Amino acid sequence: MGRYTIPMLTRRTLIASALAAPAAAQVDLGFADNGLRPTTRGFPQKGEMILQRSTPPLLETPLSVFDEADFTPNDRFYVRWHYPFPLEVDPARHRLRITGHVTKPRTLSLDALARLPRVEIAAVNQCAGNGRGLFAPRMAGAQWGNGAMGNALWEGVRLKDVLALAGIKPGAVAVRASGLDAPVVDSAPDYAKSLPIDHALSDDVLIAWGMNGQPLPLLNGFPLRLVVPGWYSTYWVKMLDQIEVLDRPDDGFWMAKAYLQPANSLADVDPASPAGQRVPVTTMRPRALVTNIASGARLPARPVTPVQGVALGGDHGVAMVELSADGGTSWVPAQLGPDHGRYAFRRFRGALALPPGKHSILARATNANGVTQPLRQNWNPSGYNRAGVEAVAVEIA
Ligand SMILES: Nc1nc2c(c(=O)[nH]1)N[C@H]1C(S)=C(S)[C@@H](COP(=O)(O)O)O[C@H]1N2
Ligand SMILES: [Mo]
Repeated sequence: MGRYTIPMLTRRTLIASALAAPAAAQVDLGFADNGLRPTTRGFPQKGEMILQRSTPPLLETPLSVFDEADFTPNDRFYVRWHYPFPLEVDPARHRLRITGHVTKPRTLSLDALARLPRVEIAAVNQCAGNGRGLFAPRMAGAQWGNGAMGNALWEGVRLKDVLALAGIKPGAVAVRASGLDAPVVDSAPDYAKSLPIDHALSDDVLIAWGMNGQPLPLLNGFPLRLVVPGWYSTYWVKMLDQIEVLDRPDDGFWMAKAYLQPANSLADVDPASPAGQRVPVTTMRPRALVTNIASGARLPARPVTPVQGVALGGDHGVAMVELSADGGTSWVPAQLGPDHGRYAFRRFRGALALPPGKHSILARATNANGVTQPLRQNWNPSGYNRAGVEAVAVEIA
């Protein structure tokens, strides 16, 4: 696995300087999307990113990046950490431990993992809080626009093949994963997330080392991360070093107290009423986002205005994307781009006849399971699962 070895000194130097720099030094007053959100080029292996927070980093992808290619380049892929993480990782010494309700606990090197059958899968990684900053009424938490997501080709091995090496005992109910990052205070709970056993054993869940043909960038979880296609990225544990098979449900903080949504599939409640019963966030919803026009743009009058963007189907493929300029009374189908599989971005392209004046462009995705985006935006107190149609305001001059 020599090609996953990285120049340690360079990496350490870059990261140390990037993370030690005061936040202000990393802000170079670029702009992104429709607002004056500060951007930064100060993070290792990353190009220009919207800076939400420096330590631990929250970096957002500008929407215009999605306009350029089906796969999000690694150096523009968003970043989200809850806790500090090692600034360098030696892949030769990294070990993945499989413990808990198994017959043979295992400690695996990257080389041992690489001997299992290799799998590639294209999938969208999206933060459960993507778009949180756009909700009204607002809520606390990272004020993401819609760039806390990206599409990549992930390469690795199946979690189920790794679990088979350790031998799951009868009665297993969940598989818990955690990584090398750790809370600053000992009393805070380590970041750990669990999948129900049936999902952990499904074919599409990977332990990945590759992202778009390259090793994972450090900030995206080098040297190993979980990939859980169709599920929100809270489960895609980075810098993975520990897998524990549980014989009882995970009652740890990050499963029982955090990342909970109202117990309906749209995660939708009235802001004025109590949230009611809550369940862990799991699967993503279909979404379409216009990427060639920033909301608030002024455009020259043309016979037809081209509209293009990216769609995801959630846990099923994208079946259809439609456009409207009359508030959703009438819709015209957009043309879909290449299909990279059910979990990947599907780009779309269409056109609307927009006379001079102000307009609101709507793009709506429907997935292969027949789920369509609602026109009204769903809402919940944590700002998860944003799934309604997004409106793009334009003025035709
Ligand atoms: N070890 C570890 N893995 C983690 C997290 C974390 O804080 N620590 N955050 C999760 C969350 S909430 C998100 S949104 C994704 C972000 O993935 P990315 O930084 O590669 O874009 O990582 C997930 N995996
Ligand atoms: Mo997240």
